Amino acid sequence: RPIGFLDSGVGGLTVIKAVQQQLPKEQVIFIADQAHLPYGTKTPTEITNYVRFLVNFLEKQQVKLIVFACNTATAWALPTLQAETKIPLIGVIDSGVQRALAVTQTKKVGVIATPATIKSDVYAQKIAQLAPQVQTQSWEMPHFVPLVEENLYQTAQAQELVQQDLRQVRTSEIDTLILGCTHYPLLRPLIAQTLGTQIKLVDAGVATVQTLQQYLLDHNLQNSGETKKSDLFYTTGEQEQLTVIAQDWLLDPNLTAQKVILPD
Ligand code: DGN
Repeated sequence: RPIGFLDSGVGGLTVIKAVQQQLPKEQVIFIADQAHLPYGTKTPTEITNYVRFLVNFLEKQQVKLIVFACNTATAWALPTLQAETKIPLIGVIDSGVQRALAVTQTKKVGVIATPATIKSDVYAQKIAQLAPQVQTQSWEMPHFVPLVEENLYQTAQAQELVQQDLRQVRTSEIDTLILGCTHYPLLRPLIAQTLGTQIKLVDAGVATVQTLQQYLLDHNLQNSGETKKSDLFYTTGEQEQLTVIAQDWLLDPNLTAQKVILPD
């Protein structure tokens, strides 16, 4: 059976890229809720309702589990939907936290994420629970998701905005920065260029793929024998919006996203 992935938009592709590399036998079914993008400025109730639709859609595709490839959805909707859903739901925040704690040497960790994720304070709270001696600083990056979604993430405009918005991060004392939004790895070259080598970047989505690998193994859910079926890509927005970036990011010129019609 396939593995389901969901996000508000193209950010989920950064997690799927790691799945295609590390778990090449697993079939992926991805749904991006681009009709409701961005989640980062929505209320917890709105986010939970949008994500419930995505979970139901993926359950109908007979997925064996669902990865919330979205920090905002993980922060606000995961526990509620876990209580409502029979198949396992895996978020991205725990893995990002664990990886950051393994990487930091100065015990000063930073998080950049959407306004909604920062407001939830989930990263800082989880870090404080697991490692009370570690200090966390958090910053909202409201411009990053639109830059990526509008396919401007490789432009001079993106470079300028990233430099501007990361000024406080650059002059802070952190040695480790969690990319707490799955869209941000598309901006990673610009983020790394701005911050230099002193600050290590942790990709919460990629860290989650290792957790997923272990989970499949522990629960005997991995696809070992049968040949893999093609990955499927759906969006609640316009087909082109997902197709263009997905072809580019996943290096698959034949990939075509399909539109899902939302109920009234
Ligand atoms: N990619 C999502 C995340 O990881 O939080 C959020 C994108 C958004 O809708 N703002």
